Amino acid sequence: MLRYVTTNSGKVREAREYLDGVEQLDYDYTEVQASELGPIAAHGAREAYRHAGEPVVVDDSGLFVDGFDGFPGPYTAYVEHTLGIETVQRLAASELDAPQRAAFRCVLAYCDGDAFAATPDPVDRADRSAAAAAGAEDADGDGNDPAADDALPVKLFYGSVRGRLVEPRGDGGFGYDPIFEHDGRTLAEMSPAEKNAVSHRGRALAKFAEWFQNRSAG
Ligand code: ITT
Ligand code: NA
Repeated sequence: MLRYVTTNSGKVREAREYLDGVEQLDYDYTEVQASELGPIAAHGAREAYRHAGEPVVVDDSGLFVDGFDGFPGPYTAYVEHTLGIETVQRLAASELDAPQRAAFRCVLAYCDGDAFAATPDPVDRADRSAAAAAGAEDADGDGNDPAADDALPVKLFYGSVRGRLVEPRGDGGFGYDPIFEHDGRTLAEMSPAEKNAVSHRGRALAKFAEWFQNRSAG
């Protein structure tokens, strides 16, 4: 049984479109302090796997505002709970020239206690730049040293979507969706399927699901 480790049921709803029978594991893993999402997700996946004893996937996501040097990034959830999304949007509008460009990024970290092939999978250029943006330098791109990787390997999958911050519109989705506009519509104005087709999480899930299904079949 694959467990999607998150306290956020909105993430799980989106994951179900890609992963048959995935179950939410409502487990609040330790979020290590890091400037990028990859090491946070990898650390969380190891901890969640040790806790659950079953295959786990951890989803760490964040909003990176170009004009704020990537802030709030790893602090996106904290900033949502403290300032709120409308304040984030107003701050961006008052401090930055239009359009207030930003990216949403998602890193999925999978751990099942097994080792993966030592050679990293071939990655396309978009993957490589997403991996670099997520702070990946070592073989599996999780920001940990190789000895730790050998002990409990984690495989990472990246997705990102570009857009701009706008006054809130729409009532779908969750989190920052009402203020994140992509291609003329906010993520909250899209149906779940439309959001998945363009979103950071949908892109990461598509890559993970393809790999996971081949792995299960092989
Ligand atoms: P878990 O850590 O338990 O998974 P969380 O919601 O705290 O739940 P993160 O730590 O990854 O998740 O924080 C992500 C932040 O980004 C949080 O404020 C979310 O609401 C927001 N977020 C993540 N995915 C999003 C999406 O698809 N659309 C809008 N906001 C999103
Ligand atoms: Na979190």
